[in-house]
Amino acid sequence: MSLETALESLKVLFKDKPDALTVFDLKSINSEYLKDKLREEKLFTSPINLWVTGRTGAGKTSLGNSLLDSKIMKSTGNIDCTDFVGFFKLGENLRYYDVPGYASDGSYENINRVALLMPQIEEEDADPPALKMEDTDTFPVKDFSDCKSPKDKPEIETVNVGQWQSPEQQKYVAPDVIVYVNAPHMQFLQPDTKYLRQILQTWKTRKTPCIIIPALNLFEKDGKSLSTPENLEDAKTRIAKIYQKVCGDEWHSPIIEINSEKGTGIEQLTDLICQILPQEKIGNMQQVLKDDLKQHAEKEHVNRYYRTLCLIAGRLARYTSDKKLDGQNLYQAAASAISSYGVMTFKGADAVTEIKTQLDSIAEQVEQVEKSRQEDITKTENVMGEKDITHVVPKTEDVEIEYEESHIEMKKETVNETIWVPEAVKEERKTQHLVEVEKTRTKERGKFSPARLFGSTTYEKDYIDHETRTLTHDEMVIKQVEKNVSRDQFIPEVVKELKTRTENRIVGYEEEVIDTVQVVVAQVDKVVGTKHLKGGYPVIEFLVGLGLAMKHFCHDDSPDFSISMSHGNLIAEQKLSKLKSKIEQLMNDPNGEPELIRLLEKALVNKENNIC
Ligand SMILES: Nc1nc2c(ncn2[C@@H]2O[C@H](COP(=O)(O)OP(=O)(O)O)[C@@H](O)[C@H]2O)c(=O)[nH]1
Ligand SMILES: [Mg+2]
Repeated sequence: MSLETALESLKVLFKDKPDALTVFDLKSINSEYLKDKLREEKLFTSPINLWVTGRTGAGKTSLGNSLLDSKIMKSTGNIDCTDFVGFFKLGENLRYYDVPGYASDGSYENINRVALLMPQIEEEDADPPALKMEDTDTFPVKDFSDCKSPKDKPEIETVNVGQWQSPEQQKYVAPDVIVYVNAPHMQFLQPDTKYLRQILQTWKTRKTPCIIIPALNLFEKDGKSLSTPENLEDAKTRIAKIYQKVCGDEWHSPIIEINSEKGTGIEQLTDLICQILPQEKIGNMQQVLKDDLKQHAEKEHVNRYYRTLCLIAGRLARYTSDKKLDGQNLYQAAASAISSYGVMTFKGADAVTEIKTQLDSIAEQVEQVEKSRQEDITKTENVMGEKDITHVVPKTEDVEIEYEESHIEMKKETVNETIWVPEAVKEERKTQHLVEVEKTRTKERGKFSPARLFGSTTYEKDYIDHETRTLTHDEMVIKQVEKNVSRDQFIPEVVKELKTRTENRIVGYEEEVIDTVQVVVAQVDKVVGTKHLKGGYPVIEFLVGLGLAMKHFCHDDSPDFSISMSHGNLIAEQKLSKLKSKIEQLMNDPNGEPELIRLLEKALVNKENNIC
């Protein structure tokens, strides 16, 4: 983006303030100052009548409105919208007279002509026909002096031609200065030549001195002049020719360039008025023009520049650093725009090319500022790795094991033993037997036995006795006889045998991998994007510093821009650092922009002594 286009691109962001970034020149400041003075103060010692005339649509009414700083006199743009003589007082002693134009409606034109004491036109073929006004014919005169807004109605007086043109009336209304307004983009045509010649002739021959100042109204649309250089040149040549023809060498007024809508050119106009009018009339206007205006203009010039700077910095710092403007980074575009704005303000548009080579260092600084307004967005990311899933399994081995095995074996053995065997043996056996033997025994009688009474005390009694008799006989008896015998016998015997066998034995435990899975092995912060912060204080400090540097570079004719840049940065820091926290606070307030801009203005624009 070139320096020239940067400013235009930046304007996109200031749609709500269309005039914000227009590069003002001293001329417009002077005009504004003068307009204020003319409106408010008693600059002229005695009343001065300033008349404007010209073709319909040339911008007469607009110029008046611009002086009033209001659209009090209706200027609709319609052809022939003015069918009266209008006037208003500016300050104490200046009266501005507006009239209908020429070259459209002939009857209205005749109001112009009678008001300015010119010969009338009579064109019956015209549509509508131009009717000549008689002395008794009337026209309205509207006084807008007390109107404060377009809604206010002017005081209307109807005057007749004879009355108006009478010396008594002319004493009050006759022009001291007539501004002949011509719009070059409409081309200078025959009616223009005719009218200008007539008005010059009219006032040349009158006793009361009056000067007619030719003014070219340079219409602008969207900041561009509507008239081509050829239009301008043509108008100038033709006007000069007419002046020369009518006035000869008597007086040549310079042709001034104005813009009715903006009111530029007032300074030159006022200056001319002061040169032409007798000293007793102009009073302290001269001083206003020479000293006050110059001083004011210098201050105001810088002040406005600072205000624009505050506006740009205040607004742009509230955007985030990723915003683009015409494809370029916002802060880069802003830096270019401020650079060209500074140069255009202090040196004029032509000087923009001069600065280009000096600006490399700015790009670097902007980059630094941009970087400071960016933060990495990080995301914690898992680092994956493989992990084995194991379980513990016994570890077995084939082991040779020795063991004893016993078994019973039957062993044959010859055993000698004594055995008892039964044997039939004859044996003499004596046996005792009881045998019954009959015996007799004497027994005493019982006392009460009847035999006793007869004298026998005893008696004889038989009885059986048992007597033992031994009998001998042979008897075969079985007797156990000892006998030595040998016999084979099988004895069980435990036989041990050493054996080996292979046994699968657990010899330990080991981990066995049963699966492998992906697991988080670590976490790392990874940059996944960039967070763009609002410009904030750093951007404000940089943009303001750059603006101050531009002024330094242009004013002091510094040979090296980097010296100016250091100067600018230093002053910006001095002026702004104490406001840092307040600035950051306003940055976060959704409605903080106006307050922020005010704050910056307060810091930079010192009303009394505003040149940093
Ligand atoms: N774009 C543009 N329009 C203008 C300019 N000066 C005057 N006009 C317009 O031109 C039209 C005629 O202006 P006006 O003042 O009424 O002309 P008058 O007939 O001489 O009084 C109006 O619509 C004005 O707004 C200018 O510099 N630029
Ligand atoms: Mg008009």
